[in-house]
Amino acid sequence: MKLNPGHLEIYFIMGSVNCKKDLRHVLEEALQGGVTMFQFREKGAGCLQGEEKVKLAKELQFICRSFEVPFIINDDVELAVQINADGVHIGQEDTTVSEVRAIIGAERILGVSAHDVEEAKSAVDAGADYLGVGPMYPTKTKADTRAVQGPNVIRAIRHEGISIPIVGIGGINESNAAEVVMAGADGIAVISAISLADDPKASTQRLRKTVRTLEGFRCKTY
Ligand code: TZP
Ligand code: MG
Repeated sequence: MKLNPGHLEIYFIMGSVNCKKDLRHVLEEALQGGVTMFQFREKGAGCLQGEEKVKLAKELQFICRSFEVPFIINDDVELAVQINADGVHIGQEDTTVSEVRAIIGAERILGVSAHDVEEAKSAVDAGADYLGVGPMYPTKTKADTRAVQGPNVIRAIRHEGISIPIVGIGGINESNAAEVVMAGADGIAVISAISLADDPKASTQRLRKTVRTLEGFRCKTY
């Protein structure tokens, strides 16, 4: 699937440890609310392994397909190829960007986490399709994050002329999403703002409205 910047408006990320309800239902409600891309990130204490992980991945992929929303897998390149996912997201600690590109081919989406301008530049040079930049704000969802960067790091990346799609990630919610988009992000990547919401559909709708309203006002210096 070919990535377009609109896919990054509301990038929802979730694994089985990130929600209290059945995550298939949470995903469906989020998609009904307007999620534009989904990442299966099965990590953390108590996460599923082996066949159970594969089964869940296929179920979530099926749900995403019915909404024509790209289904991305975090880190697990082998699983992505096995089930024919739309793409893969990798961090700086994972296999190199060019190695992953060689395995998944040109047709699949490749996202890379970047924490500063240098990492962003090298990810782009190595063939990333989009960047996940953060953590924007403190988050309880991921324990081993780098230092909080704030939205200004996105502004700095845009000032360097990097024009590929970017999402901010980390601690983003309805009250700070606007700052992230204004700094130059095409959208926001969130876990708990949707996965733990009382009403995932309504939360997604509000986040999407914020992102869309600000579209014309984004920092675009490239
Ligand atoms: N990478 C950087 S912060 C983060 C990841 C996966 C966690 C984001 O979760 P939340 O709940 O949206 O803060
Ligand atoms: Mg990783």
